[in-house]
Amino acid sequence: MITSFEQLIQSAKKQSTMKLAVAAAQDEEVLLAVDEAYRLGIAEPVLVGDGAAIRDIADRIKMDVTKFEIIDVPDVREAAREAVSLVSGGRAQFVMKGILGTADLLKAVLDKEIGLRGINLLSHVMVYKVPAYHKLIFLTDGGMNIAPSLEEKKQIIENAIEVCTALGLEQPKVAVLTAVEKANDKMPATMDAVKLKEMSETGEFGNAVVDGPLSFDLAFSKEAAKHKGVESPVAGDTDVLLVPAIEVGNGIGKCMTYFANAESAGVVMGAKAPIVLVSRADTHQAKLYSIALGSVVAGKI
Ligand code: COD
Repeated sequence: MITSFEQLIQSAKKQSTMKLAVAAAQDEEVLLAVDEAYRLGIAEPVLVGDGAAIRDIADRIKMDVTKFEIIDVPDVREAAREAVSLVSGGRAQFVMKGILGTADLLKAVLDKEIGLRGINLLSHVMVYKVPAYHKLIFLTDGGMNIAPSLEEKKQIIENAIEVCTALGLEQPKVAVLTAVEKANDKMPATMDAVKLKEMSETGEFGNAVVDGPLSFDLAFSKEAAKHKGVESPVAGDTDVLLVPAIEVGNGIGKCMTYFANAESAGVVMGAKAPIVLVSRADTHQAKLYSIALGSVVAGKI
């Protein structure tokens, strides 16, 4: 079972090197990350984007990009479509967001002609390692689905479980995040939590255990659960945190990064191939972790 990003990198290094289509690669941190991924044998990048800008940046940071295939597509939306087409056409195994908006890449991924959509809902999973917690945290969905329905939440959980399984977790524990631990029909997220827990009890999530409603303190602190008299197999030992809406997930994720010294990686699941979805503000180290995550998941799909 992978419990750190160092182990994730080692795991990615052990499997065969996969081709990574990078959409809008004209960015220093993106180039540093893909160069490192290449050096470690984690991915072989194809750089799609503004060829002149890619070469200028590479010259400035003294990086040899002649070893990489560069496909010159200066417009970022067109670059996203080209990168996605490389994967849907079988020339690359996974795709990565470079220096463009998340929605622009996701629109290309969802495109009916060239996209990577299968029958499943696509959703975003962030993986965090924070010093204050004893294992990796899988946060979903703070990046793609804006206000998921109950059925969509079910699929978002399934996608997160798939990432956990790829990283070797045998029984992922899923907390359905709410503001309170009791069902309250004025708070729809708590009603969904009850239904998701019932689904878990009837075996709909396989080995995974889904519990809720659980507030953040209960999800991550056994003491808080004890104090509030809540008995839960998930409380204090959460792997996956399912959030009710994109703003919640995005906010928690940013708190992890800015206030909790988190290391992180992110991927979109549910498509025919993983989509490495990094934040433009991420360092090349965080981007490298995301590439490793995408590579390990791609190797298991
Ligand atoms: N999974 C599968 N299919 C989907 C999904 C999904 N998550 N979302 C939309 N679709 C399908 C629809 O069924 C439809 O067939 C087609 O895609 C278009 O649907 P729309 O019109 O709702 O899609 P868009 O293009 O307007 O929006 C899709 C986005 C993913 C771009 C949108 O949901 C979005 O902007 N999400 C937030 C992305 C973001 O900005 N994240 C940044 C936070 S860090």
